[in-house]
Amino acid sequence: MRIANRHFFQLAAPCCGALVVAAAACAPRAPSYHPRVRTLTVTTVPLLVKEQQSLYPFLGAAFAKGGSLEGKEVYAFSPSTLTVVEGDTLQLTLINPEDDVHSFVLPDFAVSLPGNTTTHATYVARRAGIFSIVCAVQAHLPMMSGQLVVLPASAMASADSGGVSPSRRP
Ligand SMILES: [Cu+2]
Repeated sequence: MRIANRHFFQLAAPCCGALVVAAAACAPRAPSYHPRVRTLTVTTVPLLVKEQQSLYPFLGAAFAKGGSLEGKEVYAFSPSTLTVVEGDTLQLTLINPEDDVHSFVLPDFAVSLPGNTTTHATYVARRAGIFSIVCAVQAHLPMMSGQLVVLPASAMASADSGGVSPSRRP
């Protein structure tokens, strides 16, 4: 009996190893996300600025010494939240339609936006997370801000695999 068992294991062990290798080769591979180029346009928009004082009389008190907006003006990025996926390349068109200077600043990226200009810039979202976008002009902080939401590629893999990209169409 012992001899029979020993022979069984001697015969079975190489086969099990082969089975493990075969199973690994046949297992479905986890779908992977293919980074994309995302074209995004962001415009700087005045919300409560000095030029509007005749339109909004309350701004006179707000901008005055001791007022709630003393030394400040309220602008926004439109849209203020950008959502991409880890590894994506952002092709940004940044439009500043009025005469004040702005900037578009991420933790590792900064672009100056002179008045009445359209600026093109490219940014690669290398890691997942939620990152602040700000205009670095002190008079526009902290109001002129936004967020870059970079989703982890692993979270998008299955969603991406179900889509049909133009290049995959027959
Ligand atoms: Cu600004």
